[in-house]
Amino acid sequence: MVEQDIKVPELGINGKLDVIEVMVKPGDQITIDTPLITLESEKASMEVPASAAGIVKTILLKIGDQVASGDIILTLVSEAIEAVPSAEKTAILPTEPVIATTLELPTPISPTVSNDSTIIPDQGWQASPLVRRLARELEIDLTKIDGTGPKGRIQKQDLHAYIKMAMQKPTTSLLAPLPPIDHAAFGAIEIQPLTKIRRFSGANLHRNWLHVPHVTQFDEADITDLEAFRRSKQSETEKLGYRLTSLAFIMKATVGALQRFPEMNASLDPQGEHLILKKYYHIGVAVDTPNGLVVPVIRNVDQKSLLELAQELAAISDKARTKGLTPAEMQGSSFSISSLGGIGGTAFTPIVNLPDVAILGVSRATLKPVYQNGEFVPRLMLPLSLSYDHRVIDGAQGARFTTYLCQLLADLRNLLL
Ligand code: CAO
Repeated sequence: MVEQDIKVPELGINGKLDVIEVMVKPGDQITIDTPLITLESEKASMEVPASAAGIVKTILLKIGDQVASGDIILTLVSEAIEAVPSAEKTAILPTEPVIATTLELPTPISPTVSNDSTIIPDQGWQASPLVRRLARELEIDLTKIDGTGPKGRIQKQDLHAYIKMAMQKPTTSLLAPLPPIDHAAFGAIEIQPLTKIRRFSGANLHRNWLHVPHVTQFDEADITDLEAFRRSKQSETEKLGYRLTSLAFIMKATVGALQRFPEMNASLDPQGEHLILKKYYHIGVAVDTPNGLVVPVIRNVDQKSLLELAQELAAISDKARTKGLTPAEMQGSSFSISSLGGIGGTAFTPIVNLPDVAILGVSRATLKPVYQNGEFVPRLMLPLSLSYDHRVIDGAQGARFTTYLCQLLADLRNLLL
């Protein structure tokens, strides 16, 4: 048995290259031409094949190392040295530049990964560095692709065909498809195109509805005193050119409740294993516009006064209805509120605005007889509907949250405690 070092061959370039892939491990039986490592420069990547056959004893470099010609890749134990003249056996030099590509697949395809997330090489497949690099970036498991190149080598067109197929594949659904219906057969009809906003928000709402197991908790807050205070201040703010609406109070009280129940001010990570608790209070507010529903985000609600919130709410809802919002103005919420109080209704079930875990629905406040100290008294009651993600929030937490929120709305001095 002979032990020999397998080195990085003459690459014909100055400087060092990054090791981006190690395709063998100690104990592997390799033959001449087995790909050992992939090296990458800023513009290209190249594969270094074995120049001898044998069993890999030790690997002397790792992903992230920088290497030059002559550096040792591994030691090999062979029965007899089958060295190939270096002029004949150099690395496969870059023929294709590496293209930075991003592509969103409809359903992520799990790569075969080891603990350090490198793709486990499978002796059954072979592909060029470019193809492997693209596959790594797109998290595609190359073992699932049949190569059409020589000896089954996976070529760029094979990868493209696989991606195309994945994108065209219908999402697995247990829902029976709706049969086509000729509505005109039953009477006159008119076909109206959906606005861009409605199509976009419709797709998001559908996704959120399917992803989140919703529960909605209903409650009623006594806002008689809050409303009396609001009306007493209204003429002052109207002189300044804006209305002090009850929504500003509801936002402030909601933040008080979120501070008491931090798991409501959170997001579930995509794997469903961690809760991301947010230390900021950015509230998304659903705004009804002629083109459809949009949800601008009012940031740092905890740090703003009621008057500042009322002003900002008026400005952003006006912008949403007249000029339109930028994507940045609709991102980053930690909780959302949808108020139909100005329109009517007694309760509804809002859809959680992912990635939030809960949304508060507000309906129209009405005077109701409430039994207090032995008699019925008229009180202004505000209906609340809290929808939450049951993967994160238990029913008891949901009920505690709305109960505390009602306490805060009944007497905002509770916020100071
Ligand atoms: N109970 C009783 N009256 C209410 C109320 C409530 N809960 N909420 C608002 N009102 C009153 C206001 O006081 C105002 O009356 P005045 O002019 O006499 O003060 C009137 O209704 C109109 O209020 P508004 O709706 O214009 O203002 P707002 O600050 O309460 O709400 C906004 C702002 C942007 C949230 C609202 O205009 C809006 O677009 N709501 C629709 C949101 C939506 O479509 N949600 C559904 C999403 S599906 O999940």
